[in-house]
Amino acid sequence: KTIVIATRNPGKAKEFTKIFAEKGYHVKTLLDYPELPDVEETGKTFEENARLKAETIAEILKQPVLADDSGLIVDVLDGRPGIFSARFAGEPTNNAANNAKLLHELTGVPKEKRTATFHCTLVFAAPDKESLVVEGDWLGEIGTIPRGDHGFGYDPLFFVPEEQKTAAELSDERKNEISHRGRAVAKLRDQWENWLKN
Ligand code: ITT
Ligand code: NA
Repeated sequence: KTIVIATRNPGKAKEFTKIFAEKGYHVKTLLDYPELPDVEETGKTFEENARLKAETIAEILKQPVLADDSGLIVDVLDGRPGIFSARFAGEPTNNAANNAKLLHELTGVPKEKRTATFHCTLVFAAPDKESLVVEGDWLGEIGTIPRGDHGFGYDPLFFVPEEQKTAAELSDERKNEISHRGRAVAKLRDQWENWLKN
């Protein structure tokens, strides 16, 4: 059993590989298909961008494809970087520059105003089918010093109060259990085997 995920983000690829291995699936990503085009993320919402990625690649490969559009919503920044999280500090994605920009924009903002949400929208698309859409959210606070070296992206700055750790200080297993992506996948699992059959 193989599942194709329309991502070129190595951090996401690693998380999905582990999540689906536990279900008995082998994960392939666009890193395994260098010949496929980059899908331009022209949507205005996570769902629009996830649909663009999943539906474009499903159409090309003629098989079911899952895509993830995710990002960090920072309350005091009116929701930025949001759908622009990957390219907050410009293109191509530079995680260190993104984190530095985030810290810079939050200079002087006190702890109680540093609340943020990681959001993940997953779209599962297949030729001639209505796509399946699920979402997951994860609440936290933006720290003042990066901590931890697991995960990817903004994880070293995303402090999870319940764990008293940043996302990058959590084990990969623990992050997958409680993250925005883990929660979205849990919802998908309730529905996708039925969806694939119909
Ligand atoms: P693909 O489109 O190829 O999947 P991408 O990185 O461009 O890769 P998105 O457009 O969905 O994907 O942007 C997601 C960005 O949000 C990602 O690059 C990180 O900066 C951030 N992000 C999402 N989930 C995260 C997580 O679990 N931990 C840390 N940062 C995350
Ligand atoms: Na992207």
